[in-house]
Amino acid sequence: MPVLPVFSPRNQSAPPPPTPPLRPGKDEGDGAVVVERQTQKTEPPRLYQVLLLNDDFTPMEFVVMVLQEFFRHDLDTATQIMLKIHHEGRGVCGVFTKDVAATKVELVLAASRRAGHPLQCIMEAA
Ligand code: TYC
Repeated sequence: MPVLPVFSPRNQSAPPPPTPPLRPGKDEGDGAVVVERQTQKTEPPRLYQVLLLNDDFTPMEFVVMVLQEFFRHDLDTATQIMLKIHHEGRGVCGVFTKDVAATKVELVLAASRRAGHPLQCIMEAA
């Protein structure tokens, strides 16, 4: 006969957060050892810029569409970024964590190739 779990308000609550690891402390001289709690130091994730590069063939309208659809810029901002790329050779579409930036690059490249355009999209550490 299977034993069913007992539900009570006590065992439905979330488990307590894990305590930081204990770091061995110094011997105080009297043989007593003080054990200190060590706070975890986590670095914030590195950020990456996603950039579009200029070329002579991709239509301006397609670049504006990419900036709107993949980077959620409004028409005005997308047009300004596209013109900056057109005049200066490259421009930032957005800044993201590594995985998100890499996914944006892949999606933009896939959409560009599907549409038959040579548009280049790259990521760089911010
Ligand atoms: N230079 C392109 C043209 O004149 C437009 C363009 C802008 C292409 C930005 C790529 O990332 C780009 N049609």
